[in-house]
Amino acid sequence: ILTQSTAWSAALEVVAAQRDAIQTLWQARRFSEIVVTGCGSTYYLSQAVAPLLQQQLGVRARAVPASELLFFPATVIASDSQPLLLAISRSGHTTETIRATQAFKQHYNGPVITIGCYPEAELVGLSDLALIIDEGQEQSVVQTRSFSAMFLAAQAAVALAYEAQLERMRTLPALGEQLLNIYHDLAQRLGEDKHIERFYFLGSGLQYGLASEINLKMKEMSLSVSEAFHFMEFRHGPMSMVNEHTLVVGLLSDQARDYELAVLREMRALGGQTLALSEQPVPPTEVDFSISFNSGLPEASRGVLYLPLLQLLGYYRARANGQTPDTPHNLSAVVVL
Ligand code: F1P
Repeated sequence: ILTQSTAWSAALEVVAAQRDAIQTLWQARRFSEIVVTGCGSTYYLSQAVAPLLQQQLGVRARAVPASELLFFPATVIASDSQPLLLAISRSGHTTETIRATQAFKQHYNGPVITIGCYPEAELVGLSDLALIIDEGQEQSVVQTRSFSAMFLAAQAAVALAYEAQLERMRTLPALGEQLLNIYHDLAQRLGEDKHIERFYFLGSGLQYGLASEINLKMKEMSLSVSEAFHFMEFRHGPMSMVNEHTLVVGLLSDQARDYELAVLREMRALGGQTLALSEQPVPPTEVDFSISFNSGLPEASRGVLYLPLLQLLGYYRARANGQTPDTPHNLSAVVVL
């Protein structure tokens, strides 16, 4: 978690090195929709990338677990569609993702892009374009460094549709390190606070997939009661779970920031503790704790900054529980069918 900024620099290099191929793909537009797929963490990565693709490229994009694409393709892709598949897998060996990609090629014959961390993986051989970040490899079963590196590669590839932004993203590795220096203690303190028994991660728009991934970190590393919701959805039922043993973490957006802050105020009034992460500082009167990025980058390029400190939150909760966060209960690095 602490060294992931080196993987971020590598991810930006990988994308810059394939700039021409990526730009040609976007410009030629030989697809009418994009399907983004993966399993577990890389499914949540798909959920974070699909809205970004749709918003920035103006093409329909949807995230589905690889198993849904494999077993129920007609529920995912319309018969008259010309789809592009973005298949994401850290290992490149997960059976569902490989078989879904093989079936996609056979039935739809569309282009396939892969994002992963292992160049020799089977999935790479199935793709027309592969963004492989070796530096994202990690010993841990739980994806942290790999996740943020693959996510950043996806963001940078999308930014190539807007040439100038990729260069601006080169400030992100240093910014990530700075944030870890400033807020590491806060993440540790909250992670170790046994007064907190439930965690809720709220994010909307570009942030929902990230909230879901951070929720998975908390669950798989520390086996805590933890859930992710679209921000405003939290008020439609789930907030009944909020009490003085709850931490509500908000990954604030730009567009709906005022509404999202109002949700956090409401949860605080119900007794929960609140933590906000956002680009602009949040006044201390609004929430219990806040983390601000001050990156100067547009929302579509800075999402990776939400990740390291919230990964640390799960890490410290696991350690406080006496668990080993690298090798969670019942999990293995590659799941086979
Ligand atoms: C995805 C996966 C996740 C799981 C764990 C290990 O693998 O199996 O489902 O939560 O983090 O990785 P991959 O296809 O991205 O290699």
